[in-house]
Amino acid sequence: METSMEFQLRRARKRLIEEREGSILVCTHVDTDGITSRVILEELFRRLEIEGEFKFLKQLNMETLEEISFKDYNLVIFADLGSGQMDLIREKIEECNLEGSRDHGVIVLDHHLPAPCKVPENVIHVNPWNDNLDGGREICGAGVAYKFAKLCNPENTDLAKYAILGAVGDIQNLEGSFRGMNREILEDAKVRGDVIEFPDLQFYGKHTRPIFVSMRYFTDVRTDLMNNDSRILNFIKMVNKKYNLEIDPREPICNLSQGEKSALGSEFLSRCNRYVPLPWVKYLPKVIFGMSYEFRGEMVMTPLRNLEEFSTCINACSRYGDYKTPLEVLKGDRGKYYRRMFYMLNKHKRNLFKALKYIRDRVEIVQREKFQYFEIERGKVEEGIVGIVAGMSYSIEEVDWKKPVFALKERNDGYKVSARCPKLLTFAQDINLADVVSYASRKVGGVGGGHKFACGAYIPSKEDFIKYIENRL
Ligand SMILES: [Mn+2]
Repeated sequence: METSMEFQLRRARKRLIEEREGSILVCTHVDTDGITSRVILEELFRRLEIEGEFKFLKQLNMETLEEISFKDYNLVIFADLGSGQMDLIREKIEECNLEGSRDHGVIVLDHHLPAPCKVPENVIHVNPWNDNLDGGREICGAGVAYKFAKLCNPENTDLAKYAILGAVGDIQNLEGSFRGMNREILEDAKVRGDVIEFPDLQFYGKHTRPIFVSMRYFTDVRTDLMNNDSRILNFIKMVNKKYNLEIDPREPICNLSQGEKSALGSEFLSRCNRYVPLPWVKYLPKVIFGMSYEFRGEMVMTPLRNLEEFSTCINACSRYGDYKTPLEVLKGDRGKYYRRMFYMLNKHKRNLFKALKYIRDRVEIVQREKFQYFEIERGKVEEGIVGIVAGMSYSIEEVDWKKPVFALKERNDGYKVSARCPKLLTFAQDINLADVVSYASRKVGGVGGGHKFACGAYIPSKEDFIKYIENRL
């Protein structure tokens, strides 16, 4: 039987072709998944010789929806956003009197949990959750956009690589590898020769950092090796001796052989064993071993080869409001924008370093039974990187690595909140931070949501918010 997604995708294709001469607006989100969604749709439009106007939306809410003049477009497409705001879209359509209009349509290509509401007749809603598929793991926004592009022309499989990058950006491979529709998309990218997949260690910076630096910042398990270079060097020496290897700690992980990787990994696994509560032990392999995804066309030992690192490069621009640079690099620029991306990457790293030092030296970590939080003063950490900093705060001694962490950043009209959860905790206790945060923020008149292990919110005040978090966790 045909799935809802297949059916809606076919409706979407029909609608797009009908409106090809009309005015079309495409709105996408601004994270890696949003930007890759945009690249896919821009390329699809170019190939179909359809003109479209493209727009980035940091957030979809009543205000930003108000800025879109639906009356002026025959078709408005939302990608990597829209499902969670279906109630607002519906309101807007009714307000503009466009309900059931034949000349004004909306297509939503998304993977976020849909808001519970009736979808208006002239809205085509493509979302994996409508088939009871987990949109957090099975397919990302760029994946849905890719499915659409592939339906329009089966030869569009060269766009699959962008969907895989989007999925890595949304950490859909949290458990080590892809599954569901992501696997099918990955197959397309592999057949094209664009993406390679192979077993690897789950340390960050496999092409750009010496091994000992990658190990220094590993925070998924707190061992005596974290932030301790001399212990790491001794550890590698021990592995070399025991397995008769010559691993050079100054080499990046990408230069290790599979044998060296598995020796290092299994010794690291037994080291981690000592530090983990017994019921969590069985999840350890999943945080140490996992698949690596790489762009075969990018040079090794550069930040664009490994998709996780590529996504960092995108964040290094987009989190500071620069969406054009990653967009152009993704579309193939290797000149001006490429250079700017590296400049931004270095600045981003310095910012993160500075922010982390600030949290370590100047901020109090408030411990509660089931979570912890800290507050960032005005002017201290850029809003766009608060979430990244919250995740990195697990490298600070005072932060309990067995509990979720909430970072609150003061702003003019309240607070921006970012929440992160240790990987092992998500595996062992099936914590759903997105649910907790969206509940608590709604209770205090704010908005929030995201993924199970990483999400954010905007709230007018913090005291009650923290109370609601406490009750719901
Ligand atoms: Mn997404």
